Amino acid sequence: MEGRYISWQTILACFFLLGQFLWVRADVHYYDFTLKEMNVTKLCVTESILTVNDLFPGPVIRVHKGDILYVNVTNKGDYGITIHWHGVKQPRNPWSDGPVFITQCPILPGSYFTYEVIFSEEEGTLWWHAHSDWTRATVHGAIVILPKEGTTFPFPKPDAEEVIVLGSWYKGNLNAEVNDAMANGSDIPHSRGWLINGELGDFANCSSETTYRWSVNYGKTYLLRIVNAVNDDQLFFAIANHNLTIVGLDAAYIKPIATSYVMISPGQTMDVLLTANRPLGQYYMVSTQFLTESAYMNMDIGSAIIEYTGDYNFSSSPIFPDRLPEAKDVEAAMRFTGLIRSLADEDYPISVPLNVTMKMFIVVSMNYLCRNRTYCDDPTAHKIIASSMNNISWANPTVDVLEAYYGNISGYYTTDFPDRPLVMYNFTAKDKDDDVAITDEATKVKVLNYNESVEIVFQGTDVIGGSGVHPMHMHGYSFYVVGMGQGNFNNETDPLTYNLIDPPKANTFIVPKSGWLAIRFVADNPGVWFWHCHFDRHLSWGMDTVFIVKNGETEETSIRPPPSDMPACIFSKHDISIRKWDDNNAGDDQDYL
Ligand SMILES: *[C@@H]1O[C@H](CO)[C@@H](O)[C@H](O)[C@H]1NC(C)=O
Ligand SMILES: *[C@@H]1O[C@H](CO)[C@@H](O)[C@H](O)[C@H]1NC(C)=O
Ligand SMILES: *[C@@H]1O[C@H](CO)[C@@H](O)[C@H](O)[C@H]1NC(C)=O
Ligand SMILES: *[C@@H]1O[C@H](CO)[C@@H](O)[C@H](O)[C@H]1NC(C)=O
Ligand SMILES: *[C@@H]1O[C@H](CO)[C@@H](O)[C@H](O)[C@H]1NC(C)=O
Ligand SMILES: *[C@@H]1O[C@H](CO)[C@@H](O)[C@H](O)[C@H]1NC(C)=O
Ligand SMILES: *[C@@H]1O[C@H](CO)[C@@H](O)[C@H](O)[C@H]1NC(C)=O
Ligand SMILES: *[C@@H]1O[C@H](CO)[C@@H](O)[C@H](O)[C@H]1NC(C)=O
Ligand SMILES: *[C@@H]1O[C@H](CO)[C@@H](O)[C@H](O)[C@H]1NC(C)=O
Ligand SMILES: *[C@@H]1O[C@H](CO)[C@@H](O)[C@H](O)[C@H]1NC(C)=O
Ligand SMILES: *[C@@H]1O[C@H](CO)[C@@H](O)[C@H](O)[C@H]1NC(C)=O
Ligand SMILES: *[C@@H]1O[C@H](CO)[C@@H](O)[C@H](O)[C@H]1NC(C)=O
Ligand SMILES: [Cu+2]
Repeated sequence: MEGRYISWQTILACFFLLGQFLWVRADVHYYDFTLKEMNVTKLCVTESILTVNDLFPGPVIRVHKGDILYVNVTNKGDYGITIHWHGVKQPRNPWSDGPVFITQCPILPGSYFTYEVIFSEEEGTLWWHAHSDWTRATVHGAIVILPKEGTTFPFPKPDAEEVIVLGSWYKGNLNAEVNDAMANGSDIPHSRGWLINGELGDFANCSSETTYRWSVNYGKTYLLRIVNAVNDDQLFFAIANHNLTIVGLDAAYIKPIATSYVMISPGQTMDVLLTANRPLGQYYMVSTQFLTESAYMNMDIGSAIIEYTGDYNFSSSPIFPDRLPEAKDVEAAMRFTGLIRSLADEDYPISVPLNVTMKMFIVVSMNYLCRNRTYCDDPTAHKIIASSMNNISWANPTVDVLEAYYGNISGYYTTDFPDRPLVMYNFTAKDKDDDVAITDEATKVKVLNYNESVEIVFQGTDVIGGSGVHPMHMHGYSFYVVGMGQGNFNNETDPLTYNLIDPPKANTFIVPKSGWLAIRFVADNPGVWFWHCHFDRHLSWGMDTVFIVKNGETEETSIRPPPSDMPACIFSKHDISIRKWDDNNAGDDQDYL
């Protein structure tokens, strides 16, 4: 799990802070990532997967708060890729953010690109992952951000740390299957099992020999750094007979939560304290699906084993958690989620925007796209599954939005993403007019002025019976989660329930099933920033869009100039709108070759 740590050096960085010049130490780290195919055997079948440095999950990156990281990514795989540094704000530096066709074009096979990752406010755990096609299923790893040297955690220093990456396993060639499914309008493949640090564990076929095992010493306290790197599902996670204390979410500290299980969204990371104080023995840690959709249920159990060290005899099989919620236990999931509060004390203050200058109301929905409007009511032949925000189903341009914006190249996107839906309806009602279900593709972005105070209310729907949760993720920003509720958002009564005192600060948070989520942030990071549902199937179907945050008035509040070696956009298709079912779908891996 260790990264190839090539070299490091220390620079003295000069910051202008509170009217004084302060000399602050920031370490600079260099990593090399080489992407190539590797054979692994799971569920009794050997498959080739794309990995970084022959590791699955990929290397762990370790930095201190405020450090700078350079990662030279060399692509020795078969198709183009990009890498995203999930949850890293990257002040003024969208060039290294990574989402394909949003901030860059793919790194083609045989070429390389060096990302510059700038850490600022983040402290705790984040992760990195591929952000092109569904490649992140196997191309991902944790980022550990320690407190700055000379400072410490807001809790007693743990005796040791352990990274736990939760993943999902797919059979066959996932990108190819997703492309086929998108083209023919059918459902996208579902995971065949849950991974803990790259292993399915004892409850999957042909897997118990390689189950991930972790030794603990009695009496010690460990900091677990948990990453949900699953492509498409929420998870419950628990450890048999051990309570967990959650102290961080998405690299921001929270008020400690003592609990016997967690619910974690894909994209989220949690810092969790575990004290090894139970009788010497072996205990399972497990991950299972938390499902809110009516569709496919995956009953698999991902597992790893915690083994106490010492001289004891343990004859039975490891102990299994007895407090794990059922797959459809919405109440258990929301109860846990509702407990999360920012630390919000003197040492870790928060600054929730109170004077909102930009209000957006965004309906996030499942929909249909019509191949041929006239025949759209034909139940099978002419429509495919899609998803949308404010009735726009995102289509990737073939020149990335950042390059088009920075270079004033017109024709790749428009700036008319709507602040509110054009049609209001009973979003959570079961039976609706057929026309409500139909959406259209476009590449529409929202432009924000520098330093604007933004509030977004996300409203879920039950259109086409597709109600479920949506873990919304924002690039370039963490946001405060000020409110959450069931049913249709009421713009008079619901704002009265907002938590403006200690709301959690996150980069990914769920919109409840047939409910709403209210978030706030200050647009103080100029650039081009993607925001989207972190379920890859909803992302591929179009539940995504972009903020262009304009420059402020000074250089320090403006986007940085681009690196000289951005991967070129060589794609010949120039339709602004790339139809999902056509063979000119920019999300198609053939296009990256
Ligand atoms: C994976 O296994 C296949 C079949 O045995 C083999 O042809 C291929 O070279 C292997 N790939 C790698 C990267 O080892
Ligand atoms: C990145 O790696 C490639 C080899 O894959 C090498 O040729 C190139 O010089 C490296 N770039 C930097 C900036 O180190
Ligand atoms: C659509 O593609 C999926 C994935 O390849 C395949 O399983 C399914 O059979 C295809 N359906 C049709 C109607 O072609
Ligand atoms: C294991 O394989 C058997 C035989 O193919 C199958 O019936 C069973 O469902 C599999 N179990 C799991 C957990 O995948
Ligand atoms: C875990 O917490 C629950 C409820 O908070 C409590 O009932 C239980 O005794 C605790 N278990 C352990 C092992 O501390
Ligand atoms: C474990 O079992 C072995 C064999 O039964 C015995 O010799 C040994 O003393 C036991 N150890 C402990 C710590 O109970
Ligand atoms: C809120 O912002 C508006 C627009 O910038 C400004 O006119 C107003 O004075 C502000 N109100 C408060 C209470 O700060
Ligand atoms: C829609 O389908 C009908 C019947 O196949 C065809 O006549 C018509 O030209 C199509 N319309 C468009 C815009 O493709
Ligand atoms: C884009 O347009 C802006 C404003 O007109 C100008 O300042 C900037 O230099 C232009 N950038 C490029 C790359 O042409
Ligand atoms: C909206 O639909 C929900 C679910 O069917 C229903 O309970 C509610 O009464 C409806 N609201 C209005 C204003 O019609
Ligand atoms: C969404 O857009 C489609 C296509 O323009 C239109 O048919 C449909 O009525 C719109 N739905 C809503 C709810 O605005
Ligand atoms: C509140 O919602 C009502 C009903 O949807 C709408 O007419 C009104 O414009 C909204 N008010 C604000 C301030 O958004
Ligand atoms: Cu979603």
